[in-house]
Amino acid sequence: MDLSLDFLIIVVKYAFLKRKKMKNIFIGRRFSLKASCILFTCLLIFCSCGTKKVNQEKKLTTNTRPNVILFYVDDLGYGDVGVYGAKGVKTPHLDALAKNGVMFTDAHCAAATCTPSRYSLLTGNYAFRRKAAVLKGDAPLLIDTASQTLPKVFQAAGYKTAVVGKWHLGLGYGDIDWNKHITPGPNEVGFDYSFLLPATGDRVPTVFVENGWVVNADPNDPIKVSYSERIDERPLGNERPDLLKQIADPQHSNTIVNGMSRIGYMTGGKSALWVDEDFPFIFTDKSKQFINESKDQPFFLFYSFHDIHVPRMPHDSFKDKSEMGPRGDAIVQVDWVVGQMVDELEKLGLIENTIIIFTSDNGPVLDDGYADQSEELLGAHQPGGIYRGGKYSAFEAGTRVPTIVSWKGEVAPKESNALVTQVDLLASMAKLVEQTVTQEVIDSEDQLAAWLGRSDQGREFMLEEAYTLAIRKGPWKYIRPVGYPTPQWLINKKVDAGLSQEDALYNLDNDPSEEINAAQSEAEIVKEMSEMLQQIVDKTTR
Ligand code: NG6
Ligand code: CA
Repeated sequence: MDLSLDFLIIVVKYAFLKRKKMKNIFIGRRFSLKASCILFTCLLIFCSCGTKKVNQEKKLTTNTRPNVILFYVDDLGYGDVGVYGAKGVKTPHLDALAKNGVMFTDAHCAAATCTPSRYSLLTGNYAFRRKAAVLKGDAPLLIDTASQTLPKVFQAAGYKTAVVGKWHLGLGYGDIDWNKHITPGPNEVGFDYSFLLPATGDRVPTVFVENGWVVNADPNDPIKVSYSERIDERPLGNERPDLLKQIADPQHSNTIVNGMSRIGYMTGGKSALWVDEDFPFIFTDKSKQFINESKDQPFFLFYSFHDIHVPRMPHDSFKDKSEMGPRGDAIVQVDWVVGQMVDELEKLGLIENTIIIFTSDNGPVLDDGYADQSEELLGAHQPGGIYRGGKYSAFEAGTRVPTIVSWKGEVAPKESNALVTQVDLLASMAKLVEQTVTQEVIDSEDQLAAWLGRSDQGREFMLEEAYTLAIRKGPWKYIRPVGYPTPQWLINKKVDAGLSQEDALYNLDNDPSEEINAAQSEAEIVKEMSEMLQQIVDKTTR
C-alpha cells in the first residue's frame, strides 16, 4: 500500500472536517507558527514516504540483478593469499573477503597460462577448441564477435559492462595500426567500456587502449610495433643493461620502456607510454569511475590485474611491504586495490547488491624472465601451497587458484571444497541473470549453486589445460601423455610441467601433491578417464 497517498488522504479529510478552523489557519494573510509547523510536518512526512518508496523499488530491482565484480589477478598462486597459507606477505583485505564469503579450496582457472584461461572464462569453451596459446602483443582478436560471451550475457540482462586492465586476447584483425581506431576488441565482444593493457606488461606496445584508441597518442609521433625485427635505433635491453631497473633474460631484452626491456620492438608514442608503477592507481580510478557512472543500473566489472605478472614493479608506496621483494609487494598492492574497491562499494551503498569474485588466471611462477629476486627472497612461502607445479604446468598448482566469492547478506561464509572451474562462470552467471546459454557455448555448465556456496556438489568431472590435457573426476586426476620430451624452455624455467610420454594418474585424496603415479596399478581407471577426456575433445555441441 502506498503510505504517502494514505497520509495525503487523511490530511485532506481532516482539512475538510475542520475546514473552518483550517481556513483560519491557512488562508490568513500570514501563516501562524502553528500553521507553518503543521504544513512543514505534513510535507516532511509526505516527502520521506515518497523517497522510501523509491528506495524500496530500487532495492528490489538490484536484488534480482546484483552487480558483479570479477577481480582477476595474473599469475597468483594457490598459496599466495594470507588465508590460503601465505608466508612473508599479509593480505588483510583478501582475508576479510574470504572470512565473509565462500573460500574455495578446489577452484580452477581453465588453463595454466593466461590467453587460454581468459578465452575459456569469457567464451565458456575450452581453449583447445580454438587452439589458443599465449599471444604476442600485436595478435588479432581471438574471440568470435558473433559468439555469446560472459559480458554479453550480462548485457542481454540489462547490465552495463566494463573491462579494465590486462586483455591479452588479441585486438583487430592483425597488422594493427596503433594510430587509428583499433577494432574489433572488447567493445565488440560484450564490453560497453574498455580500458586496456593490450597484452602483458612484458610485451610491447606499452600503451593503454581505451575503447579502441591509444590513450595520449600523438599523430606526430606514430606508434609502430614489430615482433620480428628492430625498428629504430633506440637501445635494447641486451645492449644497455645499465639503463635497466631489472635485468631480463634474452627473450625480454628488446625495446626498453620505463627502465624495463620488453618482448618485442616498438617505436614512437612517447606521450602515450605507460608507467608500470602507476597501474594500480590508474586501473582503480577507471574502475571507480565506471561503477559510479553505472550505480543506478546493474553492472559487471572485469577488473583484470597486471599484478603479479612480470615485470613486477609495484609502486613505491608498497615497496618492502612484504618480506619477498617485488613479487610479495605486488601481492600487497593487489590486496590494497581490492580494499579500495570494497570501500567504494560501501561508500556507494552497493556492497549488499554486489557479488565479488576474486580469483587468478593461472598458477604461480617465480622467475618468468626478470631478475626480481622472487626466488632468492621466497623464504618459507609456498606459492602453490601444497600443490605441485605452477604456471605452465599440468600439475594441480597450474590451475588450482585462490578463489573467493563474497555477497554480503546473501552468501553465507564458509569454506567450500566443491570442484569448480571458471569455464562455468558464463552458464552460472546466465542462470543468475535469467539468460539462455546459446549453442556455440559447448563447455560451460550452470554451477551457480556451487559458486554461491549453496551446494558442495560442484562438477562431476573437469578438464585442466596446460601443454597437454588433464581430467579430474572424484579422487582421480589423469594427465594425458604427450608424444615428445619436455621442451627445453620449460626445463630452463625450472617448470615442473607434468608432461610425460606415459599415462599419469594420481589419487588426490591420498596424494594431493601428485607424487605417486598410479597409472600402472589402476589400468581400468586410466582407460575410463582417458576415454572420458576424448569424449570431451570430440564434443561439438552443448
Ligand atoms: C611467455 C613469457 C613470459 C610471460 C608468458 C605469458 C618468454 C620467455 N616468456 O612467453 O614472460 O609473458 O609468456 O604469461 O617470452 S601469461 O600469464 O600472460 O600467460
Ligand atoms: Ca597469467
